[in-house]
Amino acid sequence: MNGTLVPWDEARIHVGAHVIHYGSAVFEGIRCYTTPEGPAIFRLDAHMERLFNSAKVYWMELPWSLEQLNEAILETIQVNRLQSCYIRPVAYRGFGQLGVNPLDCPVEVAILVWEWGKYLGAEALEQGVDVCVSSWNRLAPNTLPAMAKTAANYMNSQLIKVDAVKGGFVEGIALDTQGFVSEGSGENLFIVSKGRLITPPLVSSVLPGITRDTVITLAGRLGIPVDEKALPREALYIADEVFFTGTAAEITPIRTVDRRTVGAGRRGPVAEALQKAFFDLIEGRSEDEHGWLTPVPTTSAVAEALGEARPGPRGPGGDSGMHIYDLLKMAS
Ligand code: PPE
Repeated sequence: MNGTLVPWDEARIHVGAHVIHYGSAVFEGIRCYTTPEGPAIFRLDAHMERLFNSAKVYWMELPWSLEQLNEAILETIQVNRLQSCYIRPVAYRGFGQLGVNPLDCPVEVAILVWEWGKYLGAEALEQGVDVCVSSWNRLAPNTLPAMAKTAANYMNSQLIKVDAVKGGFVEGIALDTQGFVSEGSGENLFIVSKGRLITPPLVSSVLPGITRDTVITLAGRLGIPVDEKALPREALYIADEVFFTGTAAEITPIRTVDRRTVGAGRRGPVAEALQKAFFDLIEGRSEDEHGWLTPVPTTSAVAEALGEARPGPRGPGGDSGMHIYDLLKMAS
């Protein structure tokens, strides 16, 4: 954090920071997986490109270069001795002045890493999840830009998620303001219809997901045609398969939408084939044709120098798959 490793409990910001009052933060969610050659980060370049793009939209000039941030991410994983983890780089406006204009507030960057289990439940990848269509719409065009991954956008996601959970569902799917299918609170969405994959286009207010892009590429390799086109809500009910994609959610099948059974009511063959291709790739069992894996060297001078780095008492959440580590890192 601010260029140094900071123990988890000391990673604080001032209550007057602009981000607290106005949601001024852009961030990424990246996963690092265990491969036979050691830990490797999946599509680091694409995630960092999106981080810089998000920052550009909001006039946030990051005080660190791409190379410095990449180096800091590797180092943070190393010193925490993690084999697989979730990585959260976040750039936010700190304390400068209060008032909407952010330009006098410093841009700060922190990198958090922690172990994060299955996002929508341990069984979800095989059994599928029960979801609803939210009464909340996704961000309207020309209001909050959906292509930027910003903290503020997740207030909309929270409305979608909490209403779904309180209604007994695992997740909610939002429609765009035209009434077409957009995405989940934290995932992109695909349907399978008559052997074709269809996913909403960017104009349906979706985040340009990196897992979405990965699935489109893998589908090409498997010979499955993919269309990006607007989907009416009812297409979800009559699809052969529906699934979510995301860094956290990976490829999660959906077995019911609004209590209607989708297809056979469990993971379908297309989702299964894509999951296999996906996990073979990210866990290093198939050839990394696109250079999507960035290895994390397991020994480093830094890790040795910080040999006493120890698990801390708290972490970002309490689910069983989540461990707690006490080092945060910003670029040095
Ligand atoms: N849409 C939204 C709204 C979204 O938050 C994500 C990722 C995606 C699509 C998929 O994007 P990608 O990860 O690049 O494939 N959501 C992240 C945060 C989840 C969270 O609860 O925090 C994630 O999956 O890491």
